[in-house]
Amino acid sequence: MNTQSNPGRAQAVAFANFALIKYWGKRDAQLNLPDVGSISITLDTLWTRTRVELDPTLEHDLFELDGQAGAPGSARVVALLERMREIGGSRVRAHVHSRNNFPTGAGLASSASGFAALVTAADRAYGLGLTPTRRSELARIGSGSAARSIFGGYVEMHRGNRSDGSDSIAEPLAAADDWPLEVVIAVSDRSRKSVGSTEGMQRTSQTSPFYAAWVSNQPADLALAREAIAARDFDALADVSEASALAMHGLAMSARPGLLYFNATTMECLHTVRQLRADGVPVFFTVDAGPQVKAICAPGSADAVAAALREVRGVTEILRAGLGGGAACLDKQARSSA
Ligand code: 2P0
Repeated sequence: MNTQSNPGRAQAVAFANFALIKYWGKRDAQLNLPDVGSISITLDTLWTRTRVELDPTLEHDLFELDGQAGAPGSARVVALLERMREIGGSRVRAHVHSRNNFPTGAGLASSASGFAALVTAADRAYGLGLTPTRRSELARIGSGSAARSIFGGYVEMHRGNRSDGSDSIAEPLAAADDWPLEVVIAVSDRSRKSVGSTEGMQRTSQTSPFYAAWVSNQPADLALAREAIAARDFDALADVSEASALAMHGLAMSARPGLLYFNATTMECLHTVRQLRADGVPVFFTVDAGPQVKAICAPGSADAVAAALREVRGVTEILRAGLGGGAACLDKQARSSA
């Protein structure tokens, strides 16, 4: 259903993404401009569905996440809607209902799918007709990683240089079908992380003696990952991705006080993945701002990887995903079953 036939109401879905070359640190905290570019894969099973309904009687935006009003992140949601109203010349507030099918704030990229879905639904509800690139720029204001979830498959987020953020946007590198890697997620703690990414990045950039080295090394890792994806070179992508994840965590650990997102099970899983790879199973790991380990598998190896990770002490749950598409509005039929 389009804007003309149902103005003021829209629902969108967006999928979580995991960075292989990590984003950690901002050059502008207000606009959420990254200090480094990043490269990610968008998944096909971890999603946020968001419904935006304009309501002229509202004095404030209302945000509900998983049935809970005033959820963490409300201020960012309102700031983003304000921005979109400015673009559209509207003053009408909105009800926002959002639902995640996976744990929120546990290092599984819920803010990425969340803000990508919000921008996509609000774009339709306010009748803005924004391009994906423009939605990527706006999603970034909600959460840096959300800029990437506007697109499917393999995605690069650019650091950009402009102070207004117009070049801090994501763009697709390759489609999901071009190289259908699979993802096995070993969950060991579903609770919300104690230090959120925003605060963690700020502490790191302000206190780590190694922050400048992290920033200056990033272009080389981005180039290696770009080349590996273009050549479908799994071993090359594995090497640079593991290096980026470990460098990000080493950097975060070097903040003062140090940030420790790993638990004992995280470490066990990393060794398990390394052992699998040494035994000839094409798999590598990445870890974000939480203890869950994401094992990235070449097509056909995910069953063996899932079986091995399930045996690791402390793993409470295994999630599986393939690579998926970009954020999109849902039609009327999909909305009624959502
Ligand atoms: C990433 N992470 O590239 C990195 C790696 C977590 C570890 O982007 O402050 O929620 O909202 O821009 O995007 C998670 O941080 O942070 C993240 P903000 P965001 O995926």
